[in-house]
Amino acid sequence: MTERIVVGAALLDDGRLLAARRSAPAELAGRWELPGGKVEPGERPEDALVRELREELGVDAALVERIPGRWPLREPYVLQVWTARLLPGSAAPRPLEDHDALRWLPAAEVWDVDWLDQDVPAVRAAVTRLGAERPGT
Ligand code: 523
Repeated sequence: MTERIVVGAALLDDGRLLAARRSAPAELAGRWELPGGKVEPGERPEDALVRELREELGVDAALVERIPGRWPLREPYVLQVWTARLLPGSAAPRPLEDHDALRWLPAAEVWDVDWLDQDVPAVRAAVTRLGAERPGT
């Protein structure tokens, strides 16, 4: 089957990482993830991720860098992750779709939430970038 890419964002702000708690489907509900979703046919993954962040969280975001790696989900999906930041003037994230809670986690609290297993390697990589997302620091 043709591989389909799912994109996720490690949204970083002020030394914190955004975690989103899934409200569906039942087998994933209650677990925490890097927000994102499926890339549509013909869509660039980067564009898909900015679109998903707007739809799911109501934010205007810019991608910063790709976190190296590709993590298999259930067939035919494969997860790819970028770090991202909020653009100046963006609204604060709100759980508009797919999520029922959001948390901004400083490094010391990143492992306080029950991340989806497949997100853990990307979260680990994102933690090493916390604090490096601010221009001029
Ligand atoms: N994951 C996942 N981790 C992660 C994301 C964004 C998604 O494991 N950080 C999985 C969960 C789903 C699949 O990837 O099994 C698709 O993600 P989903 O449901 O967020 O994609 P959408 O929002 O594009 O889904 P539709 O409801 O189909 O539009």
